[in-house]
Amino acid sequence: MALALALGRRGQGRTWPNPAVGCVIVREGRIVGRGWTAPGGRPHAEPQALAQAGAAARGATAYVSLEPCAHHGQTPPCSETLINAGIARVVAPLQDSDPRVAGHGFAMLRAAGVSVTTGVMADEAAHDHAGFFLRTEQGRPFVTLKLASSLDGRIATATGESQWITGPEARRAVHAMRARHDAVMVGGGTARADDPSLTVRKIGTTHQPVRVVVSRRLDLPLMSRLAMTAPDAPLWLAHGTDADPALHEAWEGIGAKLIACNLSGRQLDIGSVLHALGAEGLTRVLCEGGGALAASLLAADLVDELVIFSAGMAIGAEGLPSIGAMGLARLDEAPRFERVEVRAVGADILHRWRRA
Ligand code: AOF
Ligand code: ZN
Repeated sequence: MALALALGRRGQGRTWPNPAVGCVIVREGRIVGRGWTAPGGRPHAEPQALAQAGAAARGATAYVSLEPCAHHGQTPPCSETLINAGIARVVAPLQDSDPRVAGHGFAMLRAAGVSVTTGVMADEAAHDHAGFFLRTEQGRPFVTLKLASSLDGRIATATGESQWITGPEARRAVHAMRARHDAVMVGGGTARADDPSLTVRKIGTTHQPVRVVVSRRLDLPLMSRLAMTAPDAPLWLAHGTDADPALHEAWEGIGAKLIACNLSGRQLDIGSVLHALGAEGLTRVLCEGGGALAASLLAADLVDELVIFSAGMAIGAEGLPSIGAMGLARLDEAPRFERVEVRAVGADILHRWRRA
């Protein structure tokens, strides 16, 4: 199952709106087939592993990182394909959350006499598929918030100097994180200040996640790396219903996809933005700042995982904070996180936290 989960994770960032599933077929203690959900979400993991196994699938055990599907989509149900291949036993951690599948896959297998074991490595699977579960159950994607800052949580000096706080190893790790998410998201302020391209580079992959910029007024520079790279990687702009139609048209002309979202007071409602991204199919979003967007996600309790890179450098209180004002009055209103990892990355420290 650990191998099936690891194979499944290879698809993360490129199978949305489908889950990234892995499958390992074992016959008499030997692995005879491996598969994972293909880019774009199809073919599913199981038929690929079965194709490798061929006749060896007869009487074998299939370890699948999610309940095999039961519905007729563009492909036949994986449960049926497993049955037809003669699989004797299926081991899976969890039920699928898609109502077309939930429980029906296991029932179909059992009805055909296949032995089914569930619950194996369920916590790990729940985390790997958290984005898919959140989207199908709550309509929003999983949100990872990444911050790279000085020891005192600053991302720039008062004059706006921000390159480079963390080292090349940390920056490379960020590119690998981008590749495992469906989309990378920043606020309009960061897009204006840093002129980022938000593409995946330096790690030898051609796959590019969607780039999302959250900008109520669409007041973003048209002469920018984001605009110039529009042909290379999808660019989506989440904007307020009151944005200037001329700007809307200009960005559409560049090839961006425009997504209108509700306002909450004078700001874009961040919950509405995430639900709009979920409706477009995104299951895993990596937010890379800036401070205002980070603060609104945290204040709305919409950060599922925090990944912080801390550099051995102090900038001081005049510097730009990685997390902007959250409007908290009391400590017990502060969102809390549980530490899941601490690791040295080059000269910096990575710490990872999950919602408590
Ligand atoms: C599996 N194995 O590898 C994946 C599954 O649109 P379709 O027809 O491709 O079906 C998508 C649904 O299939 C998706 O919502 C989820 O329930 C399941 N994904 N199932 O057996 C896989 N990716
Ligand atoms: Zn399937």
